[in-house]
Amino acid sequence: MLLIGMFDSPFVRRVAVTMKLLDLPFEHGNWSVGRDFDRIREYNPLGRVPTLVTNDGLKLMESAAILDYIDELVGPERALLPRSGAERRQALNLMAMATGAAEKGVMQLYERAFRPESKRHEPWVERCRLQMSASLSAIDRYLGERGVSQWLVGKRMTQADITAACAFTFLNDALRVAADSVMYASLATLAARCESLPAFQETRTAFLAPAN
Ligand SMILES: N[C@@H](CCC(=O)N[C@@H](CS)C(=O)NCC(=O)O)C(=O)O
Repeated sequence: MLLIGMFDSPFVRRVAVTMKLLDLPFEHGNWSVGRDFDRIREYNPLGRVPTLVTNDGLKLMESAAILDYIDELVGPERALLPRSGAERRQALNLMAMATGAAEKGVMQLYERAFRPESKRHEPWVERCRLQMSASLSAIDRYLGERGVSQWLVGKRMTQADITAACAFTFLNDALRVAADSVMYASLATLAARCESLPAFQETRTAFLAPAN
């Protein structure tokens, strides 16, 4: 399989981490959404990453749809999203907050990368910042109440943990969201636990500010 997109994207990275955890080999198209835009568009009309080309030649886009495919591929026993019920709903909710926070972080970065200084709109950036930090706080509070040594859902690591850790590491690298060490302490503990695992270490990369 070919996974397109750089690992400094939390959306690409959560797919890469998942494939490594599940022992699914893949080739890495380490292409930039700025410099390699045209090349990426040959695989995805949106020019977005991650895009996964499966062994059957299927081109899959959107990290959630790719993860859905991967879970189906490995079967219900190994799938990383809880199958049904309250745990599945909780995991999906936490993942929506984590990916939402990451998207709001990406928007702040793109405001700088793709817009000339005279066209930037600070109230919009401030709104993104508020949405991002409110989502991170909600995940952090939830884990703090649950117990910081726990996984987010159930008794084993799930896609909720992978997604939350990838989003948090990205936002920290790109925007220093936890510069104040008391902020997001529970989430930081979870991310550190995840980041110590080989699948995370093998996909850890320096954040590169997006450029045209
Ligand atoms: N909802 C998408 C978000 C993906 C996303 O925002 N990817 C960024 C890189 S972090 C991208 O491709 N940006 C280029 C663009 O949107 O023009 C997913 O989960 O796959």
